[in-house]
Amino acid sequence: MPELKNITGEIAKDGSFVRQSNRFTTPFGKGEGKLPVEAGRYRILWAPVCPWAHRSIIVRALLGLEDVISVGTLDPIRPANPHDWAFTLDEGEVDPVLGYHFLSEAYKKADPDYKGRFTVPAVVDLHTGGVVNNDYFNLTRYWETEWKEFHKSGAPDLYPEELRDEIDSLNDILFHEINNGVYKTGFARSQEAYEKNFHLVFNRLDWLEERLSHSRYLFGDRITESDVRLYVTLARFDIAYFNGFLANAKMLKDYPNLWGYARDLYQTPGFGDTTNFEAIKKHYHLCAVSTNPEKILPLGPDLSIWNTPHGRDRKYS
Ligand SMILES: N[C@@H](CCC(=O)N[C@@H](CS)C(=O)NCC(=O)O)C(=O)O
Repeated sequence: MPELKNITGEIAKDGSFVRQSNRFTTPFGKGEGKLPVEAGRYRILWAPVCPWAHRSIIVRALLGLEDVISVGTLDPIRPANPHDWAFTLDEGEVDPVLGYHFLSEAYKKADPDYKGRFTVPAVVDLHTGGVVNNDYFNLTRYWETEWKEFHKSGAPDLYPEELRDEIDSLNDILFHEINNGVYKTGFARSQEAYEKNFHLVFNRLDWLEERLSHSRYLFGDRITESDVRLYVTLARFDIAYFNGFLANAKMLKDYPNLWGYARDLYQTPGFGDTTNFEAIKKHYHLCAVSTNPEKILPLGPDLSIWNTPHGRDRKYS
């Protein structure tokens, strides 16, 4: 996530946080002007703390693309230069494929004049060593639609044709009111902007709570792209956003349906096994929030409850 000192250019006059746009947005696909789809050609750089990166890693796992697109992992604690991310390695080591210490090296390789924040996820073309795509909003959709020929057999269709319009509409809502809603709450620089976004988040959680009383997942009994997008924010809610972003009307575990739903997904391969709570906790509390000058790492909340029975595999009417 961005750190407060890095986002001064992204605060509007009324104190609202307005996220920078992505610099590398060339789509994957066939034909001119697209990034060719080729096994072994790309490496996705992610930090397990980051919800935007986490969703592309979950989809990669659900579709069985692990041997097709490799992964480089960045550390939860940002290096001394606050604009960078360092690879999770022992001292003196470099990323074994790219030979880099820092994420910025991949951005600078692609554009020596790059002026934005160095963000994850970032997809690097191994032919050049430079970032070719950091379009977190669309990356999962490329994995789902353009990389189909490499999906494992029996991979779920996370973006089925007949639901695409509905999924797109829900994803927009989830982006503005949930995924980015918590950031707009936490990064608000005025009471008014904070309160507006706080209500946006909790009104939408109430709506989702109701929706999930009728079906196991957001679109019936199948997991879709929208579930991945909602999950990444729910997984960080009680451990990071409740305290760190003052999104504290309720905790996730106070919503019976949302909490059961989140545990159901967590216990599904691809979700829980890519969720690193310790990294999330460290990053948000030690790097991201400005309210913890002594850098105290909280002991709670109890994470073992994520493995308790969820009861979501029942009949819905
Ligand atoms: N690329 C997007 C979203 C991705 C994003 O914000 N990633 C965060 C991690 S959750 C990041 O890498 N932040 C680094 C920074 O702000 O310096 C953006 O520019 O806002």
